[in-house]
Amino acid sequence: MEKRKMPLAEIDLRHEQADELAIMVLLVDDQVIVGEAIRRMLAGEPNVNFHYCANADQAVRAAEKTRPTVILQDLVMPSTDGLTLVRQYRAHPALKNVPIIVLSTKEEPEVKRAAFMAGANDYLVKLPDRIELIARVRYHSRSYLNLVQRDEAYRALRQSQQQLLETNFELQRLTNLDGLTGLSNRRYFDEYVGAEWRRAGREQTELGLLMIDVDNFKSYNDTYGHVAGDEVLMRVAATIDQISSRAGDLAARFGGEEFVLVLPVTSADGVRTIGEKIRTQIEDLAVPHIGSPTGPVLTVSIGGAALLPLPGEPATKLIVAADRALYKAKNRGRNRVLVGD
Ligand code: GH3
Ligand code: MG
Ligand code: MG
Repeated sequence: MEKRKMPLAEIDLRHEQADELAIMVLLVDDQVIVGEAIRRMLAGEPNVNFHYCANADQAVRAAEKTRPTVILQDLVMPSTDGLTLVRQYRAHPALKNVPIIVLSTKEEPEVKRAAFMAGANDYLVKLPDRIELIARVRYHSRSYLNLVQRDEAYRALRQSQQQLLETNFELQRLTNLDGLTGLSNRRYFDEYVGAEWRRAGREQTELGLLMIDVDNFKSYNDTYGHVAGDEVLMRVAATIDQISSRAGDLAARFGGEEFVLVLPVTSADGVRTIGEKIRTQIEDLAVPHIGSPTGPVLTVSIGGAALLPLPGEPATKLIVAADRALYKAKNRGRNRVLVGD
């Protein structure tokens, strides 16, 4: 089987990166003389810090505080068995991956086996040779720091993935909205009315639709300006939105100064009632429109329809019916609601 080789440059780089981070050695040993000997061995080593803890009862707390990259752990201590401490480090959420080198006076296979079983990563007989100790301390610290870096990179990746997901969700929401009024846009209305039409067909319920068009809006723009015209569109949209109160209702900007309101499970009577409510509320806004034949305030004309879809019929049938009713409402003098079929 072919082995994949890592380029040398890459290996060097990884080691360099890990070495740049400071090594922290925590020695837990009740013999002060051992503590001094190890301190001397590590003294002057670049990037190597050292903390000595003589009391077994304070070992875990010392590890929490100093955040070692490697722990040198004595086996035989007065108050606690060294292996018990090894198990405690392993069970600790912040310390569970910290490499542990067990220090023992005994060169016995059974003792070594017990140490590894408890969770130790390495074993040294006291007092170790300086060069060997430093080599092992560096090796274990490096692998630990690499692990930490990998975990952090993974966490950062997960975080940016989450952000991307949220951004996509927001983008999706915005692509469905009309920029001026904040209502759903034409694209989303087409999707929605199609889906509701199919559902009404399946469940054999009536689907209602209102088409609302501002009267003499061209002359409003001409009289008051486009900015004022935009403000009127926002107010009309807000009024329609506020009246479409049921969960399945959908208000959308159909285009220009025309709005639609989808009303699932609503009869022609219901459609007429809601249409009339919208018409009066917009009249009650009392937006001055002096040049309008239906003035002196701004008004809307509304066409409505409520249909029970038959198999094979497209949703456009409902839109055409509401549009035709709107055309009639305009022809009959505007500022009125007409519901056809
Ligand atoms: P009718 O009573 O027959 O509906 O007459 P109308 O003038 O309202 O209808 P028409 O279709 O002739 O004109 C619609 C006007 O709506 C023309 C256009 O300038 C204006 N309009 C469309 N979209 C916008 C918009 O986003 N902002 C503004 N301010 N005006 C818009
Ligand atoms: Mg109009
Ligand atoms: Mg129009």
